[in-house]
Amino acid sequence: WREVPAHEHGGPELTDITYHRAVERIESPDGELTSRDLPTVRIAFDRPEVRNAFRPHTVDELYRALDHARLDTGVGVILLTGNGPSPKDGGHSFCSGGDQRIRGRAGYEYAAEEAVEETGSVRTRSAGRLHILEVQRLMRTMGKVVIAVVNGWAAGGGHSLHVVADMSIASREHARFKQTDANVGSFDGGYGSAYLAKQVGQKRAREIFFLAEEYSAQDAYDWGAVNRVVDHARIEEQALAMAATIATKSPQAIRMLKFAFNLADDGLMGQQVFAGEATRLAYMTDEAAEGRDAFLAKRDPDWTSFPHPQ
Ligand code: S0N
Repeated sequence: WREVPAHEHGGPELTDITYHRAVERIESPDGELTSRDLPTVRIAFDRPEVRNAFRPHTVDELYRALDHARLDTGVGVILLTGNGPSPKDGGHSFCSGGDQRIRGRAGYEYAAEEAVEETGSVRTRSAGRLHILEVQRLMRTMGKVVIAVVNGWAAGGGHSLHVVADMSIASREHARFKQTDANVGSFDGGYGSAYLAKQVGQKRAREIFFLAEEYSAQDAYDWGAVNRVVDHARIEEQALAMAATIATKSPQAIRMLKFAFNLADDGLMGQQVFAGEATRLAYMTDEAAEGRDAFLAKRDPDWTSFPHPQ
């Protein structure tokens, strides 16, 4: 891995997450070592002392890193995970959702010091934002594969991020799942619950939310909520191998497939995203070029050389 530096992702130094690009070391016949970027990035929550709970600043950084990966045409797969274990007690975590210590009455508000540090102005009286939902939408609508590498606790809003990811790979020993939203008075009424029900079925999804019991990586696998359960020591290696396999496929096919999988569940928004891609592909044809060229030349378009498909 190589750290993606601030000048590359275009923001200030990251404090709450880490952002790395996979690299391949290449040794030339004369022993010279070089490296080249691979099409996989690793974005990790970096607050292990609070089980990788996210505060607003964490979500801002996560959004920026994800968006940077989205825009980088050399990147095809994003691994989302959590750093750790906790220096306090050795606990492993993927993400434990919203940081409950700074949740205001109107959502997650910036604490005074955070706001000053970030914007130079105090925003403690903001209306609050649940902008983790913006991250969910970005994960859902980017034409790249997001793999949740569930290395430890996935709880509350962290559980929902794993649900939204295209695929999940879980640590046999340390992954633990618990949907705690209703314990703390929050409810992800979007993908976190409704899309979960598509994955595990209505009865099971209601149980996961209503009872908020802990379940294991094997349970998640048995219920169809994760793709693979692997030894903890090999989870990142296995995730990288999945990413490498995806990288052998046509980027356009993967993108279209992701949008096709999303389409029905995402309603008109899903149709819009899928249709947008269809339009982009159509723009690449000579037929579409004829329409554009005719307009620019102020003449009628000549469609005679383009067939009417059966
Ligand atoms: C993850 C759990 C089950 C792990 O238990 P374990 O291993 O026994 O560890 P603990 O001793 O409990 O935790 C270790 C230290 O970490 C702190 N900590 C853990 N989680 C959080 C957290 N989310 N916020 C702040 N601190 C956290 C502990 O306090 C402890 O600290 P010390 O050592 O100082 O005592 C267990 O920790 C757990 O249940 N955590 C809470 C999980 C939770 O309820 N998360 C919030 C759920 N809600 C959301 O995430 C909302 C998401 C959201 O933004 C949203 C999205 C859509 C719609 C609405 C919303 C909305 O905001 O409402």
